[in-house]
Amino acid sequence: MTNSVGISAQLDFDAWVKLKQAHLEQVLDRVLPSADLIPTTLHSAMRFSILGGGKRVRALLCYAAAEVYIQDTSSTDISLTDNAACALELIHAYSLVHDDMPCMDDDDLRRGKPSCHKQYDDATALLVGDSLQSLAFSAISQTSPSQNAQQQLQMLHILAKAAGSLGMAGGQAIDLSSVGKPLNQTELETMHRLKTGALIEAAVLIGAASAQPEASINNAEILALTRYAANIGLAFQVVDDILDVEGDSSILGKTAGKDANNNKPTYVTLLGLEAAKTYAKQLHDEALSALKPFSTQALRLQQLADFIMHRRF
Ligand code: GRG
Repeated sequence: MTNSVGISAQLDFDAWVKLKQAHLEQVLDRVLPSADLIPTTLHSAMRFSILGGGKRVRALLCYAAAEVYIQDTSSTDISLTDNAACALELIHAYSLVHDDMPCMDDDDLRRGKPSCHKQYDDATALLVGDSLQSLAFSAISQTSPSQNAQQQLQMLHILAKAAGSLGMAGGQAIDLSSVGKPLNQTELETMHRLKTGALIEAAVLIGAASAQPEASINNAEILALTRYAANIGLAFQVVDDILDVEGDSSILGKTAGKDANNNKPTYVTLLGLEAAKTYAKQLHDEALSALKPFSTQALRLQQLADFIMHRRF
């Protein structure tokens, strides 16, 4: 285990992101079953779907929120935060694998590679999603002498709520049933707060929970982190809609223009391109304003808000 949170306080943002992404890759590699283990096709498809790709935004948010409470981890065990970051990316990868299937968004390209059902087959993709989801909860609940069962239980609850029918899966259900329907801004927002926002919000709250038992984080801080996460989660989606129009498939690593071609309601179709950009900026400003109570402890969360706002992929 590296003491990466302690070292990271001295790094510029790009170096911090690279350090965390590389560290997470090692954690994921260790948590995932080896491709030699039976059933080998399922295990190699799981590894294909999660290793070596993605921005790891949810894991980065988790590490950044933990850093609000752990300033120097050179002497601190951050394995709870590692497990949480890993679990978030496992859930996210499962959602992408299922989302790409013909019964959902039907996409052939993901993270610059064939999507899982294209590389393998539909049944394997279904089982990959199922297995990545189970592995996420296993990662958080695994025991070790230094871990705190109360914190782990709290983290499991946050993740389970965010992934299920009152969170991400529910948002996906609303999305699937809204193709071709004229949604107003409130309806569109409800869908995205669940589909994309719930896991992003969970990333921030789990990160904080992994660093401190709930009882020692005051209510005002939880509310501030929730406000930050809700705004950044929605900004992430508005930017995603803008990139769907302005982005390049080769940089995005997925099919640009997909939403418009599928007649899906987006912030750009609803508000127009310029108003969607103004809205993303408002959400970004609101997210930064929510961090005021934390001053410099929330530097990485501030930088991640900027990263989400200005990303090109
Ligand atoms: C199948 C239960 C179930 C849910 C699927 C999140 C989701 C729900 C579907 C993804 C559809 C989509 C493209 C949504 C737009 C926002 C989004 C989540 C983009 C992908 O996330 P990134 O940009 O991807 O963080 P990387 O590859 O960087 O991890």
